[in-house]
Amino acid sequence: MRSPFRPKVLPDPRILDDHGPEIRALERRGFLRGGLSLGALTMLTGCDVGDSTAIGKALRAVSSFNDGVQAALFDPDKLAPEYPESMVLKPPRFNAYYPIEEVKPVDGETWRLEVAGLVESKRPWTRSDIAALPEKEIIIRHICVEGWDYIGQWSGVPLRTFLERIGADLKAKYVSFLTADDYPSSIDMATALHPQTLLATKYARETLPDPFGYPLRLRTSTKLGFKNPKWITAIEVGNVYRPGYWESRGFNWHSGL
Ligand SMILES: Nc1nc2c(c(=O)[nH]1)N[C@H]1C(S)=C(S)[C@@H](COP(=O)(O)O)O[C@H]1N2
Ligand SMILES: [Mo]
Repeated sequence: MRSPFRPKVLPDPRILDDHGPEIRALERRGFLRGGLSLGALTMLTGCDVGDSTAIGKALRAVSSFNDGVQAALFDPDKLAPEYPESMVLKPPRFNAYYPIEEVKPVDGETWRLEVAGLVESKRPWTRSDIAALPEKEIIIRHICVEGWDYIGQWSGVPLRTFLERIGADLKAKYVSFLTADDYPSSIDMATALHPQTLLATKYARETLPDPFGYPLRLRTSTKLGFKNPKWITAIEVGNVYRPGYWESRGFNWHSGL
């Protein structure tokens, strides 16, 4: 089968111009262009980055956290804080690059998850194939760069388990995603293999509602909200950097710890 991913992604400079007004509007709403605030970092890591620890000093030393610095700070074994079930927001708070009324539900019966790139098996996956995989639950904080957050309860197969099942090259640099709403996204392999990174199929123990990514979405504990693509249709393992929807519009790719 031909890969649904484009052979090469060239960021189109016109995209930035076309979206100038949109980006300015987001900035007015408090969207933090290009990175993560210290407050958001504190919430993701559970450690007070305003203190005088080494990490606090390192973070304050860099006014804008570039990808290299963020990748170097990432600790593959450090778990993000988890929360009690009583704190879970129901329903979760919606966000996308368009309003909730414009969500086009995905038909779970005909839906297939395509697999591409450096993997042994490119067989597409159905919903029941995915449901047969081991499931894990995490209760974590979701932080959107717009400046809001909530505690969410997500279950699904750990992305690591899925990558192992498809015989992925775990030494590859990136795991990239395509979605039903044309919202490409990609993460580094260390984050993909992190124990709290899931291909989520449930929220609060129920099948994901349509607006939140049914039938399959990514849930990372260490990345900002926009790095968690919903309505995933294809996963690629590879060494070709594919910027995501917001990264093509100037946002920092790493955007997490
Ligand atoms: N496919 C897709 N995934 C997406 C988005 C989107 O527009 N399309 N928005 C992102 C942003 S900015 C956020 S904050 C979260 C919101 O997820 P939620 O609606 O489950 O809270 O989804 C992310 N994943
Ligand atoms: Mo977001």
